[in-house]
Amino acid sequence: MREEELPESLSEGPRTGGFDGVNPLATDVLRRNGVKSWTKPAPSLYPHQWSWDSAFIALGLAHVDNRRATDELETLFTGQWSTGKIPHIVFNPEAPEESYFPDAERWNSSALSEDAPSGPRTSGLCQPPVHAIAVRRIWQTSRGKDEERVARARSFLAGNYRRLFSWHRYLATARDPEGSGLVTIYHPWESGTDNSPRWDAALDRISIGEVPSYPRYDLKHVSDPSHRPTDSEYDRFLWLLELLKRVHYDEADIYARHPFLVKDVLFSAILVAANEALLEISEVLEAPREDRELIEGWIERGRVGLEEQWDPNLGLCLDHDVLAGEPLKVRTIAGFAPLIAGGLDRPRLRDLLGTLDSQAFAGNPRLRYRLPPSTSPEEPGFHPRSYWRGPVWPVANWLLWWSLLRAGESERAQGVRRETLEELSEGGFAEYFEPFTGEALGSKEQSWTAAVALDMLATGGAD
Ligand code: 2M8
Repeated sequence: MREEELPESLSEGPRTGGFDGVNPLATDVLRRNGVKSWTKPAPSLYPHQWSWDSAFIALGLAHVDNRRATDELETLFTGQWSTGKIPHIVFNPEAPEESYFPDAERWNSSALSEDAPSGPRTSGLCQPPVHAIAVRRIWQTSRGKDEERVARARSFLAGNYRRLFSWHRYLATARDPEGSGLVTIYHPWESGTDNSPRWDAALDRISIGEVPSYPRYDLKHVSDPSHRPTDSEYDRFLWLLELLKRVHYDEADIYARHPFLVKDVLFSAILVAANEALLEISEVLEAPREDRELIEGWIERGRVGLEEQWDPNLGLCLDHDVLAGEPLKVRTIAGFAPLIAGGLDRPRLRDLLGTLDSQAFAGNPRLRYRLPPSTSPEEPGFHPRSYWRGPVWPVANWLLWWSLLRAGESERAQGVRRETLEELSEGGFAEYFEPFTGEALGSKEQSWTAAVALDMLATGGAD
């Protein structure tokens, strides 16, 4: 598909429910960031295809152009490794030089690992598995449409079910050899919340060796370097990457000697929710009973694992540092993981809603909108402008909104939806927002921000 053909294809508008201006603008952002069969996360800061961005993008596109939504995911899946891993970046061979680092050369995945695909070049890490949730949305939005569209959606489900299944199996096995129900990440980039203070203690323990020199192209694309991770954070990110390369991205070797092994509760919770979506997909496709039993087992184990990470004093769930054998006590939005995983009993739901409403999060009186900052303003590691250290992220609001809906908390969910859409109406489709002023930060045309707005607009109060 040629780029100039895209505008016509983004044609079926969703219901807007009071935010009429948002929908066409959000659609425009996705159109402008569209490249052939996939979408850049941002026009210049992120010129490649990112894994969980694409899943959110497909979720939004499902409401305006179902075919583009399926193309988005199918393009991403071409980067899947033989282990089942969906890499966190599929590199765009046409990206301008000196636009993003680390680039495909630096990862060197296909030369180092025979598990990497031979076609597209990819990174060696992964990101939270939102994909099955997006695939289910594509199926949901085809319902009640013409026969051809339903048939197309069903064949998309059938064509991608095995890929999703092997992706989830990889996470449940290679990334959880302990059978704890929790996913181990090897790098903060895998969490998607890169420089969050969640990782400070685990990163501080690592002694950094010789890191080959590297450029900070990312700083060229933002108005102020304080919005992005610092050089010392980048040194650690790049050092961990060198260590992964030394063991050729081999899972067993990584587990045996890598200095950053952390059970990530947000990642694990998204996997539980994605497994629920996969279960539904497997039912539509009448997949073998053994598959369904396995998926049900992963859901159950995931919820038990999360419950074990509950901290009653903080009223949140905590990540776990595997090597130090201790929880990482930092209050961030990741602590709401059990809400995202779902299936909570009333007392635990009440605890989480209490924390959400408290001054530590959405009840903080200084907030411009009643939306939880990525890190609690009461944390010493909080920074209102620095990336995942404090700003409000619309994509995190989406996770919360959707989880509240699934928990039957529709009034609260409506509040998160309304405040998010108001923030976007005022500040545009930025990557993140200063929590006390609402100032737009980072990339100003972030695809997943536009995509979650489309999903919120179209879905209204229903899951
Ligand atoms: C950010 O991460 C990349 C590295 O993967 C970066 O900072 O260069 C994160 O916000 C991540 O969650 C997101 O997927 C990516 C692209 O939007 O940007």
